Amino acid sequence: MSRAVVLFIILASLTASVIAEVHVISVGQDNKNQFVPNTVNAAKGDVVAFNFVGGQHDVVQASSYGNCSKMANGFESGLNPSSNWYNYTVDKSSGRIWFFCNVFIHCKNFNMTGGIIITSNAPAAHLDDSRVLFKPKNSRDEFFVYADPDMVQQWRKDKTVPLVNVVQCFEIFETYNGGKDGIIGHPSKQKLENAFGTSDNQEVIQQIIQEGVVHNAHKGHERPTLKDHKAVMNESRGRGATTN
Ligand SMILES: [Cu+2]
Repeated sequence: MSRAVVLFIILASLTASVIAEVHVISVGQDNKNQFVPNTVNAAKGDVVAFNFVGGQHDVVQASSYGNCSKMANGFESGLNPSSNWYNYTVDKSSGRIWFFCNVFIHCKNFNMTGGIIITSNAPAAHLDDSRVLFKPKNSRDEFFVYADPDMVQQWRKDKTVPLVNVVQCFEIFETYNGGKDGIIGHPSKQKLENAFGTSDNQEVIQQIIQEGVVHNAHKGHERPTLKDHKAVMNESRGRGATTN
């Protein structure tokens, strides 16, 4: 092989390894019947790596969320793969993939289920601009997630509603300059730590959905009732939410 060809192959493989991401989900963490995290964002070509860390489990593609039934021709890891890993490569460019543990009653009784939200590599295009906004007290920062307003209300009443059905993507956004200039970006880990006490995406998203103000792109801001507002204040332990 000529040097140019070798170089090309190396570059091509490097490029591929840069683009594809690996998302690790631990199966049976803390000896519980659970996937941690139970939802990930992944793009086509990314690998979702299931790491079997404890107990007796498998991972099987589900036909839809929460019904604990196999999808025809879906993926299946087998019981505790001997390497302790099962890798699933995302082969679609949109939609969602559901999975569950098919061992004993882990799915039915322990809700041992999860999902992959397939995102594009390009900056997320949000067809619906509905958001949940969260403004920490005494701060100019404002954070938000894109979410389905109706699902937000459902999730607040029933935390078993999967987050993947609530948010459009597992991304946290920040508006700069109080949102006046319309510039948005992703907050740094440090900023999240300061505002939420954690930089764990899933925990931050839950706080935003729980305590934030829903902006429905179709109906405008919600007007929280006094009761809702009190609940927000209690749960946020003193942090206020904007109510405009
Ligand atoms: Cu299991």
